[in-house]
Amino acid sequence: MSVKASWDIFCAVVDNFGDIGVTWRLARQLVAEHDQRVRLWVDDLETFVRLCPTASASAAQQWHEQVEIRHWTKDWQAAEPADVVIEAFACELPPAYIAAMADSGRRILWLNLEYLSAEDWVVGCHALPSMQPDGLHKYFFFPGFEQGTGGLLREGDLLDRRDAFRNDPQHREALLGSFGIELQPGAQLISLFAYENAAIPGWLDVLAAGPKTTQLLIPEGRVLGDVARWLGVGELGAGAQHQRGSLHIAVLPFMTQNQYDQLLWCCDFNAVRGEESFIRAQWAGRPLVWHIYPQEEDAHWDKLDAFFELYSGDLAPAATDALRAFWRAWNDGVGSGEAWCAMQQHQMMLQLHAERWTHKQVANGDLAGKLVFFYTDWLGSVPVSSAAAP
Ligand code: TRH
Repeated sequence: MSVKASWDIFCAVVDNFGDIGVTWRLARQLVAEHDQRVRLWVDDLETFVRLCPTASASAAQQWHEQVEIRHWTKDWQAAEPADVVIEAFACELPPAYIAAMADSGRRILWLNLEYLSAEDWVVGCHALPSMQPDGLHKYFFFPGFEQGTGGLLREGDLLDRRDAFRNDPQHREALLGSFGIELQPGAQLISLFAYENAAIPGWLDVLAAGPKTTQLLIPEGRVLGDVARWLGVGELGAGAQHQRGSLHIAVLPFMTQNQYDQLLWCCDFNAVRGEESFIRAQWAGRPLVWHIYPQEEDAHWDKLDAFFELYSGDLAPAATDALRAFWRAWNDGVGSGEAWCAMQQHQMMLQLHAERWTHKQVANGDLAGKLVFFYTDWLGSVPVSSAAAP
């Protein structure tokens, strides 16, 4: 049984939407499914507003979906620390807040929620303590794809909602219709969310020349420049629609996380990026390609390979090779058109595999549930004498 606790989640927005995307989703789930009290400290409210359009970009304090949102500014104002404190992605907590945790005399669990990786060292590092000089209890918490990790964020009713959405074609029509998009008969639907990507022109060439009608749905973002250059138009914004051969391109506005989930559910194939959209596409249970966030010294290739090994573990060798070739082409920009065409021969198998993978991940539990369990377990196991003394 879980206890009702207060949580402070700290989020420093480094770049893009991944940091706030993960913490906002986690905060909502802790409240809605685990009855926890959550404050989310965000240093960049403008980015938050993109995900939560009803929010204010200037309020010091506001509530959305029963999560208290606090603007985390440089001039830190004293705040009573929560029972569980999460620093997301190794962001640095205000020193005065750490001092207040140590001085509180309460049992406070401090967690560093790490970036997602499928590398094999993750299982060994998940839930390890990090010694603190002031008697505080801090642990590393790693999301992941295997049993011994913290799992992935997934709402309890997500797959039921997904299936209900898919079982009634009117939902798909309504969603796309709300963006002014009409479904082309017999078309395959593909969503595209990526960084600037040299693989785009070669891929669009084969889609335009292909035997099948394709509808490519692109939420506004960094990849639009590549698409605009390929189309030979100056700029692309939400509402733009173009056709080249068999390819229909539509630009959508940046939407809420729930709408974006629905977009992924609509599509036969999803191109995703970063960390959060990558996970959401896995819950969609459809074949995908991952544009991984590029890191210094090409460290991202190890992460990409590690995930691919895990993902393709029980996939037939020919389909594995074809999928690997496309993922590599997508991330190094070379040969995307040929690799896409070769992969089409394995479409059915990749579809079945994507569904199997979703079920396998569901069996691993979910990140919010594992965090709550970790806290409850820790509360029961930490001797009072070793908790931070007043
Ligand atoms: O925005 P990202 O590129 O974020 C990245 C990664 O998280 C990366 O690991 C991190 O190091 C870097 O930021 C700093 O991609 P990601 O992770 O997929 O986050 C996008 C979020 O935006 C996700 O929560 C889904 C959401 N989203 C919407 O809500 N609406 C939309 O229209 C789209 C396209 C995405």
